Amino acid sequence: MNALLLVIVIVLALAVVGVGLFFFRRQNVAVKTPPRTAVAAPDVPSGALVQDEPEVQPEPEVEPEPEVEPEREAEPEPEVESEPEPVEKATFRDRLAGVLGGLRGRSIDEEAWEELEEALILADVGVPTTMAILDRVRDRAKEEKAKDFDAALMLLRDEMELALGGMDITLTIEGKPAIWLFVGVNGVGKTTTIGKLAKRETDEGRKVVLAAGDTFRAAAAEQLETWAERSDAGFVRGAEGADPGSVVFDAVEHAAAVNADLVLADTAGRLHNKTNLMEELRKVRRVAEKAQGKVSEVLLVIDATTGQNGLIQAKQFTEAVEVTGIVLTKLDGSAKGGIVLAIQKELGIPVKLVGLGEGSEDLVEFDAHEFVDALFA
Ligand SMILES: Nc1nc2c(ncn2[C@@H]2O[C@H](COP(=O)(O)OP(=O)(O)O)[C@@H](O)[C@H]2O)c(=O)[nH]1
Ligand SMILES: [Mg+2]
Repeated sequence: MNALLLVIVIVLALAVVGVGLFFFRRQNVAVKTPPRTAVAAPDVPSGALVQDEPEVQPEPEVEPEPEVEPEREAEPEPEVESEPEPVEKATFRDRLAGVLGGLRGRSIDEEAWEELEEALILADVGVPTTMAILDRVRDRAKEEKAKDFDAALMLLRDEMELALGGMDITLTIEGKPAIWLFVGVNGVGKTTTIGKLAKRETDEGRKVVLAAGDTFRAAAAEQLETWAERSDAGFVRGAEGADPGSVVFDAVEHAAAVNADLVLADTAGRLHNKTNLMEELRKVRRVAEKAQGKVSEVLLVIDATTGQNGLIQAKQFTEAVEVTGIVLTKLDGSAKGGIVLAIQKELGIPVKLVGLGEGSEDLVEFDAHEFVDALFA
């Protein structure tokens, strides 16, 4: 019996020690676990032990990880915001055809001079301007003892820059609001130019109002309205067929009321009735200034691809209204860049802006050096 009792006692004692050891180990593990909990917790299969683990509840603390993730997800956002970056400002070098670049490396002889003359005329420099400028270049080539044709071409570059460079291309903002009136025949790019300028001027912090003075077609006003929305500019239109003068007048009054700096006024390049377009433009100009503003620029828009025809239009417009500057559009890809020389020399009016494409960044100030450089590229 004694032996039996002894065995029972030993077995019980062993059981107690075993259970004690088991719980002691378990607790140690539980205390150590926290750092590893996030990883280890799912591996613990026993339901009973999970009760001990409330202490382990630092688990939620480990959640910062998921919190980090949303941040990572958010990262692409700034990238999305900076997306407009790819829209780069157009440059002459990128967009112009280098129509005079092929004449390099020639010896200086009569044939080379003739080819150069032809190239200038093809580039729309115009006969009188080509003759005048080549006379100067040939004289200088003789005086300066030009060794080869490349040296003569350098002189031509110089003469071209001289002919183009001296003019003031500033766009004046005078009056509150200042009014810039855009004139030119249909399809040359008046509305598009106004849209590009609206973007440029609002980006520079000016408050701009667009006046839909082309009342010939309703679509013309809608086209302008789209540009106004893109640049956050104000917009004033009239009904189709409304008097353009009164639309511009209303726009100027509105601009004054909202303290805007600048009104960009569109006009039609043709008319319904027999009213003379030039007479109409004179009237728009007069009426615009009856409101509280000043017409500080009248910009004649010319399509470079129309070549010498553009020059004829320009003469008609400048006889009717006092043009303060030319906007030459569609020079992108055109081999007719020479028209700039013809316009400035024959009309004496500065080319202030150049259109190099249809997008809002495709309007640049005229820069004689960059322009000539691109022609020789
Ligand atoms: N490639 C090119 N197209 C232009 C340029 N300026 C305007 N255009 C396009 O010429 C067309 C007529 O322009 P629009 O502004 O409506 O002429 P508007 O009748 O004088 O107002 C449109 O398709 C314009 O996108 C330019 O600088 N380059
Ligand atoms: Mg238009």
